Amino acid sequence: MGKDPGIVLYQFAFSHYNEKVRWALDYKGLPRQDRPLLPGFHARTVAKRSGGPTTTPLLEVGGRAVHESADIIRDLEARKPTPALYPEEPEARAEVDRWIEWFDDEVGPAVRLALFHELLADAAYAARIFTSGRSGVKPALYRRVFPMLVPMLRKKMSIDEVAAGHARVTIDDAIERVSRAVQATGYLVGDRFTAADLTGASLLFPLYFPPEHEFPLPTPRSPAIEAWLARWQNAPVEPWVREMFAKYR
Ligand SMILES: N[C@@H](CCC(=O)N[C@@H](CS)C(=O)NCC(=O)O)C(=O)O
Repeated sequence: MGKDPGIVLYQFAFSHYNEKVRWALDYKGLPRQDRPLLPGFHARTVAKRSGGPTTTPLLEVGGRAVHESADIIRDLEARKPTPALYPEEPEARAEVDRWIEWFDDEVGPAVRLALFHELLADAAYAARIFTSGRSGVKPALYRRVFPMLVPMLRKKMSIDEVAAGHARVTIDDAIERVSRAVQATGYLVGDRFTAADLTGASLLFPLYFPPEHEFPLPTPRSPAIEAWLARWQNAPVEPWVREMFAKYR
């Protein structure tokens, strides 16, 4: 029998849902082995392990695959209860789950769609982002073929100016709602850091790219990404996202 590889994370370097799980693992001091995947060429690898779905992150531990970032975090919490990401009281736990569901189902997809709309305007830059932290023949080839994948990606993800406009409205709403909710204590639920804060800050990180994020934006930045960053600068949620990363990431 081979050596137990421990916790293995199949992931995209750049994705905010993946950042969420990396953060939870690091926060709990759980070492991981990364299996970085390239968007567009990931589906077979993920589906084989998940039993169907192709989304990342996917975690493998003890021969078992755990899919969906929220389920992965619950699994990690059970595996290593401290430091805790969930409060003890059932009502507070339910409140954490309500925030997570909203972030995962509405905010995360809106941030991705609006950002991709800008990113795909410069395919060469997008390909550099998607191959962040990787060197070698495969990423180099990927950068060559990526521009040809752009129309397929736009179609698969239904990305166009109208959809991006709707997504920006959802982001504006999220900014408003989160900044109001954290006003009293600095946290979304109660007065301490929970999985709700970790999820919210992760899914909003692409508005700010805080320095604690593992994969900084490649430089020089594309004009579209500069405009994207300028758009969210000084929005009322910025100090909270940056603080969560600075204190807990
Ligand atoms: N609800 C899922 C969403 C994950 C997700 O949308 N992942 C995207 C990257 S941001 C992905 O892997 N997409 C590839 C695909 O759908 O095949 C979760 O929380 O894990």
